[in-house]
Amino acid sequence: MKLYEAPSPNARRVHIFMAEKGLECDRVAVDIRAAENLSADYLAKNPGGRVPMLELDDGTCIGESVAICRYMESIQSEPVLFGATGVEAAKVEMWQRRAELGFLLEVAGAFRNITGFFKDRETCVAEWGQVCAERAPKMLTMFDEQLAQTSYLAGDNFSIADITLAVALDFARMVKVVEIPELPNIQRWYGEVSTRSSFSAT
Ligand SMILES: N[C@@H](CCC(=O)N[C@@H](CS)C(=O)NCC(=O)O)C(=O)O
Repeated sequence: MKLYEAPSPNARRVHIFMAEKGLECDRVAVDIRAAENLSADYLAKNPGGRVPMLELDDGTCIGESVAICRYMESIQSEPVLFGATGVEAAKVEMWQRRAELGFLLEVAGAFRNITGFFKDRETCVAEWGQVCAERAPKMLTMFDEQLAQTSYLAGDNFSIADITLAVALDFARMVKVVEIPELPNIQRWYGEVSTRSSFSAT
């Protein structure tokens, strides 16, 4: 299998997930600055037009980071990162979606609209970026309150939800368009998850 990727938070989510599982695959670099992800060849494989994308040996193409991670979980079940029971899986899904939709996408919206990074392919509205930048940190209070009660975002076990939130925080700190408040429980949790060996996977 081949992972089409670029240096980006979403590819990093897959790298960390695969490292947790001890999985490796071939890599294909996609130059997203040069819009290779919007070429006819790439879009034929992945009409979503984004990275990462996983191409299986039989030609099946899987876009969307979390869908790729679900496939990885199906070929290597341990360690379980999507929840071991029905209730755990539901909690992982809930927190993963909150981390992704409520925080990662807001940070990405702030970054894309404020900096105009992809202005060659989309309309950037700085005011909208500012709205995203103001909304993103508000979500962190909810995560901090959850982490006051649980070791990891979805409960007692490390999961894809932790990967999404930690990667989004790193991305937010790197691009500097969102102010990240220091919250004690997030700080404790981040110190633990970010020192896992999987987090140095590239
Ligand atoms: N929901 C998608 C988002 C993927 C995404 O937004 N990828 C960005 C890099 S992090 C990208 O391909 N950007 C290129 C572009 O927008 O043209 C996922 O989870 O994989």
